[in-house]
Amino acid sequence: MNAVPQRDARTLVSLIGSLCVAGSVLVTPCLAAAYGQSGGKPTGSTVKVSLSEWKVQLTPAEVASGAVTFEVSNAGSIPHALEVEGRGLERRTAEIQPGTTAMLKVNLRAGSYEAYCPIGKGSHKMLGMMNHLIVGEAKRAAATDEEHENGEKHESEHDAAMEHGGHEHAEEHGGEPKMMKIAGGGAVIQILPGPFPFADSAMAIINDRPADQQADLTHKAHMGPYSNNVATISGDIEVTAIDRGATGDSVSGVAEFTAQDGSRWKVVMDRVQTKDIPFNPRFGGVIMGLFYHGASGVHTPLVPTIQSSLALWAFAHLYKNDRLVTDNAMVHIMLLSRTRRTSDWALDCWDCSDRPIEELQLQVTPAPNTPPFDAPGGFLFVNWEKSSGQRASL
Ligand SMILES: [Cu+2]
Repeated sequence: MNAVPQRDARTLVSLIGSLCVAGSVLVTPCLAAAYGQSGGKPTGSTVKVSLSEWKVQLTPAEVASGAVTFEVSNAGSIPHALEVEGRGLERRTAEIQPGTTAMLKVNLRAGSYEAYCPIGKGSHKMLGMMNHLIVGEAKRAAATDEEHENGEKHESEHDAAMEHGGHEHAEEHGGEPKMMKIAGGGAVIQILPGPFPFADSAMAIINDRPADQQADLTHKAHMGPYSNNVATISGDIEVTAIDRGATGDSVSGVAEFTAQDGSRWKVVMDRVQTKDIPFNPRFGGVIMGLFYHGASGVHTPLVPTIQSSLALWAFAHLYKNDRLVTDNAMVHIMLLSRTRRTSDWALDCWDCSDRPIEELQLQVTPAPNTPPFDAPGGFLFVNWEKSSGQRASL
């Protein structure tokens, strides 16, 4: 643009300007027009957007209607993007690499818009990467919306649900509390130490992680607990989980199984874990309807990419042969899309997110700075391969 003589540039700008339809995304040519028409300065409002794990910060969060330029920076450690959605409009940036920026220019009518990260089939959004942008006279516009555009709104919500594989909306996570009861069924297998079969795929994700995590993940890629080294055992599990949003979740349940070496283990879950650590989000301990692991960038990549109907992080009293081992064993449970084949229970897919949700995984690990369990690899990892979950009312 700078190299183009001034008169030619103006001609070009007005030509492009006539191609920019109101309400459409102003991609590069339209952006040039907007800049050109106001003598080199951007018209409308500017919102600075900072994306990170797992939030979207908007500065400011309220602007006037008209042209809005989003200056988006990825301040996180993994790729993100920004999508702006509301009042029939849905526009997004391309994927933004950590430490880089992108720009999105849209024309917004008065109303309330969602500004969220669309990466990971809705998982980043559910994990908290969602905020609201208020444009112009938001309250009056919102009321008008409901009166006149009810049909249109319903349709777009339906489309969004289909597009994201029918997962729960993030808004719902902070709304009504939800309860789910899950029960283990089918073959029971214990997963023993061994290498993760999709280590090469996982390594691409591991290499994007901070250095302190890389060593731990690389070790686990070789030693498990995410291996094809499995033993058929016997046992039962029943858990009730309540998701109230960011805080106040609860878990109660018991798992009992006889391990491959004949020892009898009992896991009594009575408290959720609530402390978030990077890439291992817990959201108060219980989350329903999440696409994560594997290539999603969320949680460990040493589990294939999956869809879960329930994921929880809890503390448990752990007993071995009726003797208390610890009151603070760390438990992670998922009712998830099948990851293993039914012949030899080997891991069957790097992206298992489209498989039926019927595998229940129980992982029990020692709390930090406590000794490993007296079990192969120092951990307990048991799957019930044909399990079920039922949503219940509180
Ligand atoms: Cu994201």
